[in-house]
Amino acid sequence: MNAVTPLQPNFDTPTRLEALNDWVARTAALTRPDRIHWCDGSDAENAALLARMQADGTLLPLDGEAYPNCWLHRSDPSDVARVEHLTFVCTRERDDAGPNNHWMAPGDAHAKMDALFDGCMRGRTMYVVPYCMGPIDSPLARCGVEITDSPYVVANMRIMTRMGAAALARIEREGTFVRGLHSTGELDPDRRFIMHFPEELSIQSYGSGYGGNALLGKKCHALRIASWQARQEGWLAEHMLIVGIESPQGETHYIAAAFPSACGKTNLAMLIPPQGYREAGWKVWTVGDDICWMRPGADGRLYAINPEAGFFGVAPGTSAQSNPNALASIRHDTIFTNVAVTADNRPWWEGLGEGEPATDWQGRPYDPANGPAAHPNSRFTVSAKQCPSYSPEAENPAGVPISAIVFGGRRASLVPLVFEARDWTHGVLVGAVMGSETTAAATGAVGVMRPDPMAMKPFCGYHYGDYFAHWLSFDQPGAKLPKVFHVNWFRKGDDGKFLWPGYGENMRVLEWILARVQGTAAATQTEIGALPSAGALNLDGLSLSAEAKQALFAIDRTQWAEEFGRIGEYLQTLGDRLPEKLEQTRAEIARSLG
Ligand code: SAT
Ligand code: MN
Repeated sequence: MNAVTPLQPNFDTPTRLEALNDWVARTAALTRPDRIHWCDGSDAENAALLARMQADGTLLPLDGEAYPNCWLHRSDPSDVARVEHLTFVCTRERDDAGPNNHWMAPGDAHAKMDALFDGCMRGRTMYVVPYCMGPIDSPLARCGVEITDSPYVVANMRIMTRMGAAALARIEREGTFVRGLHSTGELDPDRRFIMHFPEELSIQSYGSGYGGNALLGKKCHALRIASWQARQEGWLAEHMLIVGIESPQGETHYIAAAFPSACGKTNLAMLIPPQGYREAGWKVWTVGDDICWMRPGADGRLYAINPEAGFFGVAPGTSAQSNPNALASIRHDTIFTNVAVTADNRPWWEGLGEGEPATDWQGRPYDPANGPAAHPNSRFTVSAKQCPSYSPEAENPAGVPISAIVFGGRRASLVPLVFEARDWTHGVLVGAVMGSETTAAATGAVGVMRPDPMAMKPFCGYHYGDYFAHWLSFDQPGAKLPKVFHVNWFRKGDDGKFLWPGYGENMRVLEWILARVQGTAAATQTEIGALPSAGALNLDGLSLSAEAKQALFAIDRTQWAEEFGRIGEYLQTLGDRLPEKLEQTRAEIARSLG
């Protein structure tokens, strides 16, 4: 966007912030929308948008009695997940983006995007969406403005962020904001790019209307750009849920946990403890299900906020068994994307456990020969306030203190149920060498093992070596850092079945983790970390086979020695930006495994 052209005739701005007006005017001059609408986030505005989308078929109303004010959106069948191969980090120096990102020179990326955006909003309305990531009055929160031609994006951003007038007021006070420009373009996969310019604090996304590609406050801002800002400003922007565990004594500890997309973050964040725990007085509080921003507080502890205001959760597998809190949340005022519907027009997906699909996610009469009825990456978008377990502390501008950080992947073999890192450096290594099988959250093959350090492979906005160094830098005198753990809910037996029941039963693992934090649970040291001693993790009422117990609570040293060899090879791919301390720690463990 080079030439500054005069304002459009219909350019009616609610702000005097020159930087914002200037950017909106330049963008309008480039994209040529018919109208410009500044979003204030009001109920009236939302109602008008929803009505317009109903009229043009973008949103289909669901059964108004069972699901009041709920909508179905069907995205283009070629546009159903994040596109990592089309996602770029455009830093001046290629090495700053690192081998973990696709890179393009900023000049080339701008030229490419300017050509795509040129005139792309003709006949459309351009929405200007001011938003705040985090509680509006939190010093940990950060603001952005998304310009988009998708009313679906606007409606989702209103749920997922603090969007509208209050955000604009904060932006005016601060004068700085992340600039996100988005157009659905033609939804042509060959004309689709998600570009990040961390040095300019800007994002440009073209050709997709889906989730993390289009709701720019989410992965693009709150992870890729924010991770870059966080490194400069001394904080952490992480792909983590935040959950509060209240003990029968009334003490609440907060855990931040990193899992790759579609590995159960939402379920863990909304966990309902097993009956025995509930009767004893345990409670679980949801702070966030996807993203966590943390910063050291004056007392040396890490304080975290959830920058989001809603959940963009995976629908398939969500049931009264797996996640009753999610089911309760999505009974009204929810946008469903790419789910199936029943004959009586209710949303349906595989694993829901009730009803039958009549129409699949593409709007065809359901036929099992066409594959699943709901897309495996189908989603619900819902305000966090609708979740029965939503923590009042989630709105605390100071954030919540984090007692434990948990890393976890989807690992069918090798990795035990839970282990504890020796110290912060070892914890960073544990996060750095995480691997996980790929899921439907991104296009491409599913079930392929890949390294996914700290569940940030698709989201870290800079070189992984620098990122690990940044993590290590929090180990300062006076710091009271959380203990670090690794969990694996996905271990399978020889018969291919999961060995651990998961879901609510994961409470047992969280209890052990918190007891370790308080120094009251026994652990057995191994080369890879401390595992629960026999009897230290409550298994009462579970019937685990001897094979399951062996796999879940012991390590195979020979296989781990091989794993640490592979880990070494992976870390070498990060080149000379890899902190020496990490490789030293890896090498020590590898030697001890023999
Ligand atoms: O599409 S999103 O990035 O918003 C969801 C996810 O992959 O976690
Ligand atoms: Mn995610």
